[in-house]
Amino acid sequence: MQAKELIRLSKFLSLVLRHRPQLIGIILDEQGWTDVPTLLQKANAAGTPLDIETLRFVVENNNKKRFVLDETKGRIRAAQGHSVEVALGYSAQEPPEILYHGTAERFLKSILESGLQKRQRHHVHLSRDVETARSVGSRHGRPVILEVRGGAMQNAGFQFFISENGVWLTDEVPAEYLRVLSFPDAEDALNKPPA
Ligand code: HQG
Repeated sequence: MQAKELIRLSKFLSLVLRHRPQLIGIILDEQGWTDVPTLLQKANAAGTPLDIETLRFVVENNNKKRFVLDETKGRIRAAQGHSVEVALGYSAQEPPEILYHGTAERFLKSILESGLQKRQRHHVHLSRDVETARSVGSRHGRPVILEVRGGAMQNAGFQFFISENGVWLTDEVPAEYLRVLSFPDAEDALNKPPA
């Protein structure tokens, strides 16, 4: 399969497994799972040709392992990133001392005022490494990396979860646990004179 086709099918699966299952008439259960044969049938009927081999190839080769098949391989779900109501069932985990979040420069002022909010999604998404945060931030504009004091948050009673594909999730990050990392123009973005 060509890289372009893999991306196209991944985007289709993200759309129906995270955000708009009704677009092709599939139903996600409480934990976000849906029946594979039905998904294939509905995808085909809605004009996205998809067979079981192709689906398994996409699950296996998606760059962030966004989709997961259950043990029977009869059901599939997105590992994280939903906007539809789901309870993914992850149990709370001890987070790394420091986690990262990538955002766009234009959101910085608001984030440092009100903290990281989950917005349309179920959780705030954090990563263990800076590079992932940078690429997530780049999706929204000029990227800015924020350091999140995961250890301190846990000590204060905040809960953290890790998705099947290694994304760290939490409900919110109050501004006091954030620090702007390696961003030379941060002062400009905040409209403040440098100290
Ligand atoms: C920002 C991708 C202003 C937040 C990635 C982000 C991730 C605020 C945007 C996953 C704010 C929401 C999630 C505040 C947060 N004021 N802006 N108080 N609080 N924001 O797309 O984290 O590739 O919902 O910084 O890998 O960018 O799709 O979240 O910029 O794991 O698998 O509001 O999506 O996964 O944007 O991305 P999003 P995100 P996939």
